[in-house]
Amino acid sequence: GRIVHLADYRPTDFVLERVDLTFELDPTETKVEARLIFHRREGVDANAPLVLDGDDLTMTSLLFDQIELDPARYTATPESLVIRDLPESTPFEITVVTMINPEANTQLMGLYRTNGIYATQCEAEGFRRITYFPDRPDVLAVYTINIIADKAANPLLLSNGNFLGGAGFGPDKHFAAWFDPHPKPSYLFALVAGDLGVVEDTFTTMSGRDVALKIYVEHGKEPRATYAMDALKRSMKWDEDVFGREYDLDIFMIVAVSDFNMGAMENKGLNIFNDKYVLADPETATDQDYANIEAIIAHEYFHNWTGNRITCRDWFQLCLKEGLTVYRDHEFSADMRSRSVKRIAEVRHLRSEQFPEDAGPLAHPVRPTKYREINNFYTTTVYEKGSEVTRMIATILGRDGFKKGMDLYFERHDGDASTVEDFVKCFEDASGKDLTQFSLWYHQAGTPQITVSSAYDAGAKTLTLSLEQMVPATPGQSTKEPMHIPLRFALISENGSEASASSVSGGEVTGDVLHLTERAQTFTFSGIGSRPVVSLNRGFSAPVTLHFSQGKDDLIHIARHDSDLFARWQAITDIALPILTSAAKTAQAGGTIEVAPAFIDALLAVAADETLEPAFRAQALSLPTEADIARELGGNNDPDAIHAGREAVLSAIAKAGAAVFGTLHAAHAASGAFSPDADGAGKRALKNSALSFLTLAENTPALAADAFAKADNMTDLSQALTILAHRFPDAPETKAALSAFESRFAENPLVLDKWFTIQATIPGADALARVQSLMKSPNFTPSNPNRVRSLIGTFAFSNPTGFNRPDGAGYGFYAEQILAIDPRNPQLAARLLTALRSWRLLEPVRAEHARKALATIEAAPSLSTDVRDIVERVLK
Ligand code: BAL
Ligand code: ZN
Repeated sequence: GRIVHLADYRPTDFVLERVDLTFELDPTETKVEARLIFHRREGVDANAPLVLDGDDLTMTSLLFDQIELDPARYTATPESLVIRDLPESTPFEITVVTMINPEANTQLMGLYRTNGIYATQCEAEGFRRITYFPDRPDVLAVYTINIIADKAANPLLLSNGNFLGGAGFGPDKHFAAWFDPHPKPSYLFALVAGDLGVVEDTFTTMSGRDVALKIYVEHGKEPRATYAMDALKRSMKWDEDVFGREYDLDIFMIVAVSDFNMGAMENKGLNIFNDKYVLADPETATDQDYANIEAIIAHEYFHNWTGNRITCRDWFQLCLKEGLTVYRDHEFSADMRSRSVKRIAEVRHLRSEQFPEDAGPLAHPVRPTKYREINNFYTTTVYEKGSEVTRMIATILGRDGFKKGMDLYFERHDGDASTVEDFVKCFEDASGKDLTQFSLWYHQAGTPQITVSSAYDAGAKTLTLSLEQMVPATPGQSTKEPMHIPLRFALISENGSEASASSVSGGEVTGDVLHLTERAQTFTFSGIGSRPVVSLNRGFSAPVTLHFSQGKDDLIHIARHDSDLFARWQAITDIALPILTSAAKTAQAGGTIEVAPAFIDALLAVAADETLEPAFRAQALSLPTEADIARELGGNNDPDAIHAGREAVLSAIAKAGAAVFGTLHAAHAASGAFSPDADGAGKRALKNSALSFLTLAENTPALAADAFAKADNMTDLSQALTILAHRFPDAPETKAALSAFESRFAENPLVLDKWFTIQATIPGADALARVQSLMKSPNFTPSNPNRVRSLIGTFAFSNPTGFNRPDGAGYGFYAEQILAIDPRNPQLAARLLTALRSWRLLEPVRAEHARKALATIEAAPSLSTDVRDIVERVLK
């Protein structure tokens, strides 16, 4: 594939007026007739041909204004249809027939089959695998869809918009017609046909319209869709209350399918979901599953306004809909759950996924300027950093200013295919603020590093805070401009209250936000009566890394007294990280690891503090991960040493805290009726954390085996199984539990995914053989992306010691798997390959093994554009 540049953007030569599609569905020979009406855009050269995109298409007929087109006037290849000698100004109609094979479509892009269901995925460029089309997001049209299919096998025929009607069609077939009155780009097209069960409800919108809500799932799974329905209704209400956004069709449908590359897709009026993010009940779903379902149902629903009503002009603007919609789903979850705990989880995720991306060979701006394969830009940078950028706009403008800007955006751009510049302009116009410097957040890649020092002058009663920002070089961007970084802060006095300055000089401070805008800047706060402790970047107001040489006492003060729970958690992390990195170094050098008792005491005090919510205490106890430690070490990394160091620290905490953990475990062990809400989830998280530490302290599988036997919900059951498998992989208790789990859930693929994941993440060099043997299990279905991710993906992404075996065997195996998956499903293969993006941070022996494995992939005779793009960038 060639490289696409933002700078080359220009509108299409022809304007698409309307689209009528007729599908005659057949598992292997589906006929698609597309009637497209175009006119030449004003000012476009009269000789310009019409160029339509295709991907792997076979055309069987082409009419021009209902008459067969002279072959001299067109060129059709699988990749494009070019038509010449077109009218200068009058509209004309093209009728194209293509034949496609849904059964053979293993890429899961375009129209495909999954468990006997026809389903589509068109974002980003899947529609061109259905018919020839101007397949780009700035081509908006009104669609009418006719679907004809065998009636017995496909009682359900669904597409976007409102149902027009249906009828019998010959002896065995029937048809249905759908009309979507909202102009939309092709990537939002969807079609589903098959035989599914349904959960139904209604929602009355703020203006009193009734909307039919339907969630379609496999027959028998209906009871597991009720939580998703509840989340949907709460999302619809929340978007009205918080953003003033009302739903705009008579019906909103969600279909859950088991083979899906992404989490879900926001097709207009007909969302298609990976069933992992729809199906839940206490017996089969963990608290994390419930939280994910709530967030993703909300995310796809929120796209109706941020993505569908206002879409993207081109794929470089992907963050316009994704970053914004992630921000909206984060805010929704924060309102539904504990805001601080939600924020902690978001930041943990950002640091473990986005920061490494931003620091490695795949780093790119939130708004990139070039791509070779757009599928590879559905990244954590576009999504999660994009969300953080939106959050910073809200921080800079304040709640009211942000709302005014959003209102203006909805009013000004409804029906548009917009750009990031359009979006930012709305906030500038609504607030009068100049966001030129701020916009660098969209354009400069890399996580800003901020070095901070503070000094208190008792005589002058001043506190000076000196900050210096540095944005690291990233691929294609060697030098960076200083950014506008909004840092929430508090000056916490000795008694825990917040001091306020009589005046500030050196830069702009608005309320509790300090605006760092220069490369180096010193703020002086006057009228500070006693030395305060500085709590900086509260709530993680900016996605940066702080290097603040704060003393341990100051950090403990924040951990104890900050009124911002996020800051308290951050302080605990800031104390823990150097302990963990030094433990890793000690382990690497073969020394004895000792852990400062003050740290353990502080941590145990938080764990035992009944005034704090259990979910927060569980977060505090969940120390930085091995990946976090690796990132902090920043090079020459030995995953075995990192693991050994962290284990030693965990052991020390477990031994010192056995009494505390015993109490916590006992207090929360008696579970009442299960409720998936945040409160119940928090209690379970704390209980299971206590169980994990207790098991470590006692070094016997008994407690976890008992918890496994008694568990009455999937969170407790899978946690107990994880503890057994990870701590005692060879114990008879573990073997019995794994086998009981497997047979109990043999009919439930989503739960079997957990069974694979738990085993794929057992630490140590044996992991590879375990994964290879699990691949031979009859339950390992390589055509199912969830299954592949649950075994092969988690092995690479979440088993640092197993994957990074010093002999390189993990990488070699992985390269083979990538090459095997690529011909079938390039998008999945490319995504899995990103697990190797940080290979240069490994110690030299492993790094060389990893490089060789990557080189093997690069040298393979035929690679998809998806994998080629990633492997070349990762090796560069
Ligand atoms: N648009 C792709 C799936 C999502 O972000 O909602
Ligand atoms: Zn999205």
